[in-house]
Amino acid sequence: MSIKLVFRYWNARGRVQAVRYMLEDIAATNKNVDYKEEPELLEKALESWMGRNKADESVSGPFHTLPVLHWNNKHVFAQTLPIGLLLARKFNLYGKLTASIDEEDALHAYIDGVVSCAYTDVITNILMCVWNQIDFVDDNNPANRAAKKVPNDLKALNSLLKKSSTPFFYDQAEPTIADYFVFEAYTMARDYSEKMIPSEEDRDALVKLEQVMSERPGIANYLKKDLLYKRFTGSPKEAEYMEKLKGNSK
Ligand SMILES: N[C@@H](CCC(=O)N[C@@H](CS)C(=O)NCC(=O)O)C(=O)O
Repeated sequence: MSIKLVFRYWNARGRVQAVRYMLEDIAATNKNVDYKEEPELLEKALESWMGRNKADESVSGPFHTLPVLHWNNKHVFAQTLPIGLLLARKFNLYGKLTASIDEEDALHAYIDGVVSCAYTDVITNILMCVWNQIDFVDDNNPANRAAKKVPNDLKALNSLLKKSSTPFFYDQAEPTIADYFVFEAYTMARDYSEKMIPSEEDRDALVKLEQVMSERPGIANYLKKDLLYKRFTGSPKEAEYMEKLKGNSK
């Protein structure tokens, strides 16, 4: 049975890039999936989103926010994590039982833990840091505390990944949703600022994960076509802030 998927989010990396990577790979490896993205343009937010789409639940779903995933013109699923988890359940991105994790609920809970850490503790914190324009200098700025938390969480993810006998979490031969989220959490932190990532000896497994994930069919094609948005957030001050950060690090 064919499945038609339309994903809607801002034309920025934002909170959803891991889900975008999952969708790209799903479309590349499942012939019955017809997937496209319909971005909501930040440049036209006032007229398109605020003026029309936000109020229309057939577009913006029950919460009137983005992202949403339109499924077969029948369902409008909302919220980043539930969309990712639904895709993982439907398209076998929850891994296989192993000698050490031999119960499905346990495997899901382990994988969900990694996803939650990557999304809630790393990705969401990075977005807050960009919106708050933290300077990485002033220790009295409360937002700088979030900036210190991100490398620690990435270090914990690195040491967990190192325990795996494969490049993916929990001895999996193929990537699970956890690997997509950590791939994005690590590369997003790195692309934002060197100060957001752990030191070299504490990121070796993440570097390896990046290499392997970048070669996934859908992701390789996406990156080759240069589709990754440079912009992290919808903040109108982001470009100026990123320039200033570059100056601070010289
Ligand atoms: N908890 C939701 C948050 C969704 C959310 O806040 N989306 C923002 C963009 S990142 C949005 O839609 N803002 C526009 C609006 O609220 O009108 C998730 O994880 O997806």
